[in-house]
Amino acid sequence: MPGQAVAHAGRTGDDRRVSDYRNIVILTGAGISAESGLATFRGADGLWEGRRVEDVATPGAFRRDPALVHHFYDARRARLAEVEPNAAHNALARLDAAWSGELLLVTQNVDDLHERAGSKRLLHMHGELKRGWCLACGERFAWEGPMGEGAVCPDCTTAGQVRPDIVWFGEMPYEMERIDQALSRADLFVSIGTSGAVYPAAGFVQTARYCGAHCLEMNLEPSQGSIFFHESLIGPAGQLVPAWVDALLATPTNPARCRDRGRGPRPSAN
Ligand code: BJW
Repeated sequence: MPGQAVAHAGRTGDDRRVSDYRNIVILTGAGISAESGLATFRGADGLWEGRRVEDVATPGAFRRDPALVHHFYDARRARLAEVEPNAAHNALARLDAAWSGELLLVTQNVDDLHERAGSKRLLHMHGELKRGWCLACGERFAWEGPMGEGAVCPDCTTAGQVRPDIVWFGEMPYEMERIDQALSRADLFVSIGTSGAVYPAAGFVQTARYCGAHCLEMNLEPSQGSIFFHESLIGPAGQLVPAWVDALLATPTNPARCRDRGRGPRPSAN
């Protein structure tokens, strides 16, 4: 497998074999889309042109300057038409199609590259660029093209109250209950292309590990939560992820070996 593998020896306490895995949770962040040409948040070429995302991706910033925030998201929505899924997105879609056990792909990304690659068991915990949310009637809906300040709600027809359906700081991410359930059942937790700077996603590794999952990260550099992973593979997702998926799918799965780790009833493996 390409890249530099770092196993945190002495901290693993995990003798599981690959064939033991049945339930997988994968978390992705901006790094997985970097090789498609989308900027990450905290890199040198980070989003928001010199501003910290923490200062501008907030409901307060939107109230203060909606034109600026709409301009930013309209530009990013338009950019989606210029980029394609890369080898890492494609590999995860291949895994989704082939994996007979449970699998949940949780992305923090608001782009649509995972679904365009073909991933089905996918949720967007921080929302989606191609969705809008009407603050007048509360409806959420698909959105194509620019939104701007004067956007009209397709449901209640109110103008000027539609915002991007994006989870900003201080707002509750989507589907936390479903994510928590999947983490509590996971045998394998894999984090790809995320700095581990933003909660609650940054805490998923601790939840998964506490519940008994083997935890692997793949990132260009060790993430902020690197110490919590059993293994870190350092390198570009476009190389690491396809190689990891190939290796996983080449191993015969043996659900009977999945250990019941005392987390309540699990479906019989037989
Ligand atoms: C590659 C690569 C390649 C590059 N291959 N890798 C104090 C302490 C703890 C928490 C808080 C606190 N104060 C406030 C909070 C909570 C706050 C928070 O976490 N703040 C932090 C700044 C500290 N969180 C929230 O407010 C969240 N809501 C919340 O907590 O609600 C309450 C709650 C309570 C209990 C349970 C549940 C909830 C909401 C967070 C919303 C985040 N929104 C954003 C903007 C979305 C819109 C948009 O896209 O514009 O989401 S912020 C931004 O960061 C975006 C991302 O999804 C998110 C994570 O970033 P990500 O994906 O990790 O990107 P980067 O750039 O940071 O990292 C990329 C990585 O890839 C790097 O490591 C590179 O090296 C790597 N890489 N190329 C592999 N080719």
